[in-house]
Formats: sequence, C-alpha cells, structure tokens
Amino acid sequence: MKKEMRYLVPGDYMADPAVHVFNGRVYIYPSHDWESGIPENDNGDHFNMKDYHVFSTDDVMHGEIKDHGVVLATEDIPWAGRQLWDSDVAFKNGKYYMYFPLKDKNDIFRIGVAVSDSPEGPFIPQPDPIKGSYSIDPAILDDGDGCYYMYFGGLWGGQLQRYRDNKALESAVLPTGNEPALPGRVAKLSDDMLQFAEEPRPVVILDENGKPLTAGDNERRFFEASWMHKYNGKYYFSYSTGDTHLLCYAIGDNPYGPFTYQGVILTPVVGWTTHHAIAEYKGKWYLFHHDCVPSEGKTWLRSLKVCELEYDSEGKIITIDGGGE
Ligand code: FUB
Repeated sequence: MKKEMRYLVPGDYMADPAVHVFNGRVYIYPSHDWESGIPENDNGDHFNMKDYHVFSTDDVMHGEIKDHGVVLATEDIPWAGRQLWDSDVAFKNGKYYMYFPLKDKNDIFRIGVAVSDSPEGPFIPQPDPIKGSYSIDPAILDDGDGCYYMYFGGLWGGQLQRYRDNKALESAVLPTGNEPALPGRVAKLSDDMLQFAEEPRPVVILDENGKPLTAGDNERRFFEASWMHKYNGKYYFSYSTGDTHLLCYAIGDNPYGPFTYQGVILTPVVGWTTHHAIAEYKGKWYLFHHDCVPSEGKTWLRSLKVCELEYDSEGKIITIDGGGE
C-alpha cells in the first residue's frame, strides 16, 4: 500500500530511528549520517557517524520537529573507537538511559549506556561498555511490569557472526543454506539499567511449520535493526533482512519468543539499508524509517521518514510500499 510519507528532518541526514512517547511528546533518536569521505564497503565503514541529535514533536505528520541538538558524541565516550550506530532510549525511575553501539579502540562493536535527567539529553556516558555486550542495534522494550529487555545484533559489519553462545569465535563464519539462521539476541536489563541481568538469549524466528528460519531464507531471516512493540497483548518483533532490503515481523507471546514469522512491513526503500521504529501516538500507529531519495541514492546519507501503519482485523500489519526496487 502507498502511504502519505513525511521527511522529518529535511535539512540534515538522519537514519535508524528509535521512537518513544515521553511526557506526552514523541521523541526520535536517530543515527546522524554525514559525508566523512570513507569509501563504501560490506563492512559498513562508510557509516562513520560521530554524534547523536534528539528530535521531538506533538504532531507526527504535520507538526514542528524540534531539534534538541547534539546529545552525545564520540569525543565524550572514554572507550570510543569509531562509528556511533543505531541507538535507543528507555525511561525508568526519573532517568533516561541511552543505549548505543560503538566500536571500541580494538574496532570491536560494544554497547554503551549514557544517562540523562531529560529525554532531550544531554546523555552522560558510563566509563565502560555493558559487560558481555557485542554487535549493534540495541532496541529496548519496557514491558510495563518493571522489566526492560534489550534486543540487539546485526550481521556483516554488525559483527554478530563473530559470536556463538555469547563467546567470540577465532574466525567469523556465517551459516549457509539449510543451517539455522543466526538469530538476534535478547537480554533482560539489570535493575539499575546499566548492565545485562542475564546472558543474552537467541531471538528464534519460526516459519509457519514451527521450524527455525534457515540462513538461506534471506527474504525472511534476521539481519539487523531489531525493534519490539506490543499490540493487543502480543509481542511484535520486527527487523531488517539486510541483503534483501525488507522490514519484516514475527509475533510471540512473551519477550523471549519464539516468534512466528508473519510478513513484510515495508518493501525496499531507495538505499541499501532499511531500519525503523513503530510507535503509537494519539491513537494512531506510525512507521518511522529512512531512505536515500534526498541524497540521490548515497547509501551512507539517509533521511528520516514517517508514515501511518495499519493493522487488519486479525492484527496483521498491512504491508507498506517503500518506493525502492
Ligand atoms: O546506521 C548504521 C547501520 O545501518 C545500522 O546500525 C543498521 O541497522 C543499518 O541501518
């Protein structure tokens, strides 16, 4: 379905939105793309982001989008190497916690936490990354019962293939063909929100026969860009399929899954990556995402977009046309 689309920040390049409603306003936490001159490669070196802005609005499709400025930068993070990728923010007990992936000084992605008294930042980073963290794209579920869960992971440049059972491998191997696909990960957060409360677990996605999706099923298997939202008491785990450029989703009964594959949320956009957040505001649901139309296809210069998202009477998400190939 073709939808009315809005570019949210036409004057700058922003991507990978995380979106939450705090204090009655919509807060958007994107990655901040820029032209760093690094050549494009499969490792994602061209995504060389170095800071985050926060945006907010009280009218998603038509209102003013307020830029709260730079809220965290690599130069403020003691353990920083390079590449601030997709972040997310959660609220608990009067504090806001920003979770961000960043390569450390050994060029290994870790996930860090930075804390603020306001959803608008600035966020003050902890001295070290979360113990036992790895890979990219943290997304936080506030389950409403005092428990918070982090979903994370990404293949290729996101380094997930370097780990099995939360241990680093000597050499990275991607499964192929009928082998089970590499899953994303989920971990409950500690009470103070600064560490994992448990070893990360696999986010298993099953097909219609109850079998885990296979590595060769790259139109459906997980690649990166985890997001979790709840609808009618069910857990909707959504993600990007990476090299097939789809946003898909799977439904489960609890935060750990397993989740059963349901379908495509967004067909490919213009640009290699696709990444999103789903949020409800004032009784409507929205799909926040990005594409590379304004940069004329430069995959490292992405622009934030939003459109409405609809469910059918059985809770299935109606597929949206991304406008790409
Ligand atoms: O922005 C860098 C990476 O591109 C993100 O972490 C991925 O999800 C993809 O959007």
